[in-house]
Amino acid sequence: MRRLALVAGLTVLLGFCTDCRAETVLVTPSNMQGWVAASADGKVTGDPRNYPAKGEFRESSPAGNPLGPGAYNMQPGGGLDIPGQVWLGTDAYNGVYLRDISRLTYWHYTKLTGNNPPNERVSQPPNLQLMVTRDGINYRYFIHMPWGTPTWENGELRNDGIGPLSDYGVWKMVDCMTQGVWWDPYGGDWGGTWSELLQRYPQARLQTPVSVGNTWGLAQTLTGCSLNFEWGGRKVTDRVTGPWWKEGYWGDAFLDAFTIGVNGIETTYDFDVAPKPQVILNNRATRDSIISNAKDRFVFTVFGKVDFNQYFTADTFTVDDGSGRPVLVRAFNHGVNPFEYVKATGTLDNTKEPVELTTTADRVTVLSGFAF
Ligand SMILES: [Ca+2]
Repeated sequence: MRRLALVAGLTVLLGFCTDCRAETVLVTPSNMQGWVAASADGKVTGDPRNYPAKGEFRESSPAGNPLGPGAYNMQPGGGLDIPGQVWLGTDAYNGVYLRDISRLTYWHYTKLTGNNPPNERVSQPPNLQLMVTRDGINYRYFIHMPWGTPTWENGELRNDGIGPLSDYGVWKMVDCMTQGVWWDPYGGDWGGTWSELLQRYPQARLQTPVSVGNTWGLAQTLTGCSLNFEWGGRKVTDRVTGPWWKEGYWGDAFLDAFTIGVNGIETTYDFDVAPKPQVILNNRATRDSIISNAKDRFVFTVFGKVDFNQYFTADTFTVDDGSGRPVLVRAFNHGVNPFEYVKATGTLDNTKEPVELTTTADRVTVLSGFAF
């Protein structure tokens, strides 16, 4: 393991420290940390009923959430010619140039069903949208579409695809800077990758919209913020996205673990109803039946030596505290080496074998007091 030890040594030498360049902020209904939730009910012209759109913080979410168990749930509901919408946004990055953004990732769990008929799957997960300006006068609005196969006709974007089946019913990370396309609906229906967006708009910076609302074509967002997650069509159809109402119609999705990096300083937002108490477990105890009841209300810390086995990848490893009942830790880009002693805090899924703990790299700590 000489090479791995050398890598660890270099990491110390160069001063990399995930903890000091990254922060996780808990966002709850009683402490929104600047986030704004908004929704607009759907309607059907000629029908007096409202089709309620619901956005709410939930105590728990399906297993596999890196910042579970709580998350933000989005259900745009129905309303055919005026689709419902659910929004969650922040203005904390107002003024930040897009070129200074170094990371834009989030996790979602989008259920398979939704849409119309109900067994037709929704075509996009909750997506990230940015209100920007170059000069404070003219605005652009960029909508990220993680799914579908984009094509271009005369420089105009076409993307009316739907997500791959494997992306539904499971927590998936979206990297908005490397995946999917950004749609620029007010720039001639142009679309492109993040790097193409930067080339086209090198001076673009996030900017608080002119007003609060959801009128298509105006510099408006329903939260009044420049950075938003939104689900549900803002218009019924569009020649770029096709029948836009299908994106979130009767959809049900969870959103969590949004990370934004600005010049390498990363902040991750953890959505929940309240802080969760933390319970330290030895590996054997992760298999106790009481965990089945407790796993939605606590976060758990496991510890031990990182195994060098078939589970060791960039995003997973097993940790063994000597009990012989290793726990599989899932943490995207965890950065730890085999044989290091670590502790990891996250959510536990005791229906898997080995038991799985899902978390983020920030919450995996090398215990430096231990030698290997
Ligand atoms: Ca959460």
